[in-house]
Amino acid sequence: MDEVIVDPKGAWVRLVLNRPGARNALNTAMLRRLAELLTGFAADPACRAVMICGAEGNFAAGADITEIADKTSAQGAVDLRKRHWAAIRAFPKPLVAAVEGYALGGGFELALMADLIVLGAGAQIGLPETNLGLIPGAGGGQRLLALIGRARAARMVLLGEIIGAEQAFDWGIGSHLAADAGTEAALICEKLSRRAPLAMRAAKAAQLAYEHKVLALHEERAGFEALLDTADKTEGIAAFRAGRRAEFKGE
Ligand code: CO8
Repeated sequence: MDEVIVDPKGAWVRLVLNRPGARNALNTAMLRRLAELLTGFAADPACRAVMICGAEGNFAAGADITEIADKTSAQGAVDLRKRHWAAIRAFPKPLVAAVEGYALGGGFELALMADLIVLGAGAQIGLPETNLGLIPGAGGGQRLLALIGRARAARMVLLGEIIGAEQAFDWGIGSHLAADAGTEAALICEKLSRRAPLAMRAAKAAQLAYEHKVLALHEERAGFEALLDTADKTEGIAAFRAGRRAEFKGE
């Protein structure tokens, strides 16, 4: 099964995250494939924009918890996933996330790397990593902070609140709110693909430069890596799997 389905639409491409049995959780194979595809489309002049969406009604329910369970801080420090995330965010053309259903943890972090987020009416989004004794590690906490401010970001990161599409749109997380995110995102990609490619690139490059100057992306990643060795992470993941409340000890 292809982890990412490629669906060319003429001047733009739809990429479908395709692990519906795991709510499209982003395992390393999927993240690598996404990075490879975007790197290829970056160099292809025929492609003017890319949409990312998820198969069977969900965007992505996070990084793959099975992979995180046994990962140590030392492994996290040299993890190739960092390169894949960086390649995705560095995609120099307009990237649109069409978010239906769950976009949680690393899944929401992926959506936050898109330039435009289209929220479907039933979208449920959040950064619940702290429920597992972790924090967002791909810059999502920082990007969210920049979008919605400290008070609301604290609700989502420290309390792990998961919010619906309307609230997310009111808070400024989505660029668009639609009955059907895929249909709306397709219209947006059509529009983007007719706009001046060099201007699109220059505008996005300036936004990326702002992010690199202003956001504490390295510090957030370092915090995530440090937590990989903790007993709290082990307990958080065990509790999630057992469907019980975690007993964190700060160890
Ligand atoms: N990873 C792996 N498998 C998952 C994940 C996940 N994130 N989410 C769901 N699944 C699997 C379940 O284990 C289950 O598998 P199985 O059928 O084999 O038991 C299957 O998907 C269906 O899941 P549910 O039965 O739980 O489906 P529901 O519809 O009842 O619930 C939810 C859907 C609400 C999405 C629920 O599955 C859930 O809460 N998932 C976990 C959400 C979460 O905590 N996400 C954060 C993960 S940690 C993370 O993303 C860290 C990011 C760090 C960034 C990277 C740094 C570099």
